Amino acid sequence: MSENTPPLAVPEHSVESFTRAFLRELNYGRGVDLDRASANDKYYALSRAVRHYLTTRWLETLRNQYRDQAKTVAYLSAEFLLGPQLENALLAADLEDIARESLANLGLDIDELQAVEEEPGLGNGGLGRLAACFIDSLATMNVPTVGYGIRYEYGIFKQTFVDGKQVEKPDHWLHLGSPWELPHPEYSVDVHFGGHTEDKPDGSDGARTWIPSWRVTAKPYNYMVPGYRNGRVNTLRLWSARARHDFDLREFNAGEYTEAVRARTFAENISKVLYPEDSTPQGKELRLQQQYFFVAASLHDFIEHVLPRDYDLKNLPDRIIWQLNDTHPVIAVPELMRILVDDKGWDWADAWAVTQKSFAYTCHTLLPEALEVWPVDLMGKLLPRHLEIIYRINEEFLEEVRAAFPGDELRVRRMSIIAEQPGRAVRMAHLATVAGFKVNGVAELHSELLKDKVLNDFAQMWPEKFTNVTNGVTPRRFIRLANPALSELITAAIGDGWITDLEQLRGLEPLADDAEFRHAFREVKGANKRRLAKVLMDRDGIELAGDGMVDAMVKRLHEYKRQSLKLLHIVSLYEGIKSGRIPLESVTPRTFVFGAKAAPGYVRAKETIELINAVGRTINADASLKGRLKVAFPPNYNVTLAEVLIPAADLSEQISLAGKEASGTGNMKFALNGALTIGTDDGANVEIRKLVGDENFFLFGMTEPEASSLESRGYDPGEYYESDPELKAALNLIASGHFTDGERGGAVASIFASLTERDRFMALADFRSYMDTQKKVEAAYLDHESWSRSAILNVARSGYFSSDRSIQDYLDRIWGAKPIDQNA
Ligand code: F58
Repeated sequence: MSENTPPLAVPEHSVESFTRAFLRELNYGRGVDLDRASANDKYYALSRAVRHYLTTRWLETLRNQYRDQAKTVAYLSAEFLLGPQLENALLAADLEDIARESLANLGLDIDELQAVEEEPGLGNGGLGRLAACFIDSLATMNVPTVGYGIRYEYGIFKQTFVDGKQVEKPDHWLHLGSPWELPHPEYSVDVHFGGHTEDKPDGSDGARTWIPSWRVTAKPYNYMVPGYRNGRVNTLRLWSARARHDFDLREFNAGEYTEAVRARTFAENISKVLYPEDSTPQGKELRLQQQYFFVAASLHDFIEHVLPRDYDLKNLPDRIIWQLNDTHPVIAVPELMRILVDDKGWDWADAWAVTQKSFAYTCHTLLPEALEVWPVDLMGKLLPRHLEIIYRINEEFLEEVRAAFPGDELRVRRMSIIAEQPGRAVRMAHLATVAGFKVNGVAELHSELLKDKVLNDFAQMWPEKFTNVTNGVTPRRFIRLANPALSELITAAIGDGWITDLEQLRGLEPLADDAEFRHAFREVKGANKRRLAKVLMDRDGIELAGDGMVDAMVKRLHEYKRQSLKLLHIVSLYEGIKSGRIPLESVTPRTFVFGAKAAPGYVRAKETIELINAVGRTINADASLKGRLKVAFPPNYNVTLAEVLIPAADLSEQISLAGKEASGTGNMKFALNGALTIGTDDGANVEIRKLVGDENFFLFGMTEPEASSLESRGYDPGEYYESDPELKAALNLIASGHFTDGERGGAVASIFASLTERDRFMALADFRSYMDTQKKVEAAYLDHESWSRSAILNVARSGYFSSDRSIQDYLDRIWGAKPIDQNA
């Protein structure tokens, strides 16, 4: 610490001190007194007061980071699905009780104030949430880190249902401001686009001059990323696009006022909205703008603002690792090359050597259509210099391929960074794989399939480049915050070390055989179900099926995830009851809970939502089924709702076609909260089952090799439809318009056809096995004691799925960065 900046003292951890901070923020920060303060004023003041306690640590962390120049992880991600910030800050700063009491003394209810917060929904799903879990773990594990991303003004859309159909509403999460961000306009960075390139007289090997045609300013907003009670606060830096302050002078002087304003809007559109895609990138120009925008600003920020002025960039790989969260930030590769070759005057070979040691790439998919490609025309128009650099990288890379596999021109074509068909385009996953020194998948099976299929040619060439890091989730948010009742039970049994060392949950194993503990565990589950019931009633007027089983399928709506298979199970059960095949009394009371957003342009996904809602309406309105079956589909599933839903679940549905779900992370959250999984042998399900044991997991369906082989033999859904009377009856009931007031067209016809004619995800092939396994679930659930035993074992054996473990694996296998001793 520098001698002339004395440390700011952390405010005292006492109710009095907290109250002072709160009132000061209310009076001076918001300019109101308590009597006249709005709920938002109070939420703001509360958040700012909590921030006081973390700020000193934040400054210390930054100061140490600058002093030590330790190797830093820069996590580049177009998405950070953070979830509510206040509760996490209270937890990290150990202020939950103090703040509650302080506010209660003032006649305020902290829960009501927390409910004011609009969660920053700056992500689509698993990938964005994983980034949020990772930065939490990095801070908790004392790893110098900076997260870089985009401060979208509108996050993932708000989902509403109108007549059962999804209608999207903009998510203007910042409309009341956010107490969690700090703008730093003085560190703004100009980002350039368009134009052309020119020869650079006397330039070094490969250097050219880029003459861009327009630019935009990237303004950083800093967010605190507090570690769990360890005195470390890392930074998440999100960029917001601003028109340059001097952009409009000429046009304004010429009287072109509206034109000037239009130009301003154009520039600022870049960070306006998160693309609500699930897994098929649309290749839109604005998206490429977003990608380059945040990546260029982040590289510049690190090189010019974080590194000391005289830093020798030859040593860059000792100082930083740029982790590419999927291909979205891969344009960073040619950007670093451009900086080194064009701006710094390095030789191409030197620049490439440093670049190749600076990046590592995480792939999150197996679907070929999810791999980003950018038409060269588009890239050439927006980033002409980057396209040239990519061409040269490709040229040299293809020479290497030819040298390694002489005469194999087919292979050269397959591996090229530039696709020729259907149009010339840059394959971003190939660029990432060529440039990255490591490539990882996100679960064991996924990493194997990457090597064997998606990136097989690359794995043959560079086997050592490929590795696995199985995903994880943060136990702070998804157990400690989301499930306080379970947290208390665990802590009473084994102490609270599990919060930062989740393998300690193993200590619960013997308690699975303790009747008293099982009873207490059931009480916790019951309380969590009542909490869920209340939230769903207050939020959406939805009722649960008594205290029956809570069976949850929550994730983005996608055909490969097979929500329609779940729907077939429900319809089949209903059809069985109605036709007398299944005696009502034999049916285990259960609520089928769905949570799922469909990408706005994904018609089939939206039709599936419509059909689920139609079936739900019919079942929920049927008096004879009351207390037996319910379908609950609360709209707008998000992190806030996940935190209430997951702790209440008994059964977790993870039913993707084997070989399609890269990992899943919801599956881990459910297991850790004591739900049993019914799942296919896919993604991280495989590892969950291995750890919790076959007898505590309901496996069904084809394996990946079986699915592949069926696919190549030719899958004929008609065979299954014709040969399974229950399946046929369920599908026919849907087709008859029974759930849709006699309507047989629209969503009904479309989903029926998609399942029975050509379904890439072969839902009908797994139907029988799924149904039979659901029967086993019902039988198992009847035996409360043995079910609880299994549920406890799921908790006890899932410690591996902490994101702390994932981060340790990244450190060991990829980053070579080390946690630092904060107090050294
Ligand atoms: C998800 N991908 C995987 N993509 O589907 C899931 O299996 C995995 O557990 C998770 O990543 C974390 O590794 C995912 O969420 C997206 O949301 C992208 C957003 C941008 C457009 C393309 C899809």
